[in-house]
Amino acid sequence: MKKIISSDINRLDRLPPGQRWVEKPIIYDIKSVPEIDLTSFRLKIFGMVENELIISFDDLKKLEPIELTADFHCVTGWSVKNVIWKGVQTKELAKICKPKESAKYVLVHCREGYATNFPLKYLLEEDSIFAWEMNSMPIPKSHGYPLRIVIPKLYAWKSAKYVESIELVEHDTPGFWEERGYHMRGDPWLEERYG
Ligand SMILES: Nc1nc2c(c(=O)[nH]1)N[C@H]1C(S)=C(S)[C@@H](COP(=O)(O)O)O[C@H]1N2
Ligand SMILES: [Mo]
Repeated sequence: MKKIISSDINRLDRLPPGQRWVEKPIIYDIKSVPEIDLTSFRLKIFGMVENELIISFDDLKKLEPIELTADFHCVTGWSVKNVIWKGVQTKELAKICKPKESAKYVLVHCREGYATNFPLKYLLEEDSIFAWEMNSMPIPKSHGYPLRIVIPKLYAWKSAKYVESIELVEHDTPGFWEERGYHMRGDPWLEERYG
């Protein structure tokens, strides 16, 4: 299995500005945790793509798996070291879908109604993945079962749990927190928390 270490782990200044280390991620949910049945689960990638993709959980697991080690930074100030995720690189799925020239941003849609957005560039990063395991276990229900997008280069609110579909769009479209004043990109090294 290919292993990826998020580049931020190798930085001398490993903790982004204004953050503090904690032991475990604190669970944040805007709504109650959805019940998701694996057999009927489908991940969909749509919008500004040449090939729309609808893929089952079994088929997703047939793609080349990746183990990712990354730090996890919440905008409220806590960070967790060395979270280990297993899944498939988002760029592998992007390759299948072929983003159109006009695709510039991503809007992630989740089962319970949560959404988040970021520039397309982050979908193509080496360390961005769709994860189904967290610390060598299927992702616990409260942490995003069955599938979560993990974008280590951005604050944790962009790592959406219970992900159901990814929409490639031309114009940057705010998600749940972005509509409430959080940053449209959210790079922790630049402290892009709000605005
Ligand atoms: N679907 C969904 N994903 C989400 C959230 C949410 O409310 N719903 N909260 C975000 C926020 S604000 C943070 S800090 C992280 C927390 O991850 P955890 O709940 O696994 O600790 O999940 C992010 N992903
Ligand atoms: Mo958060």
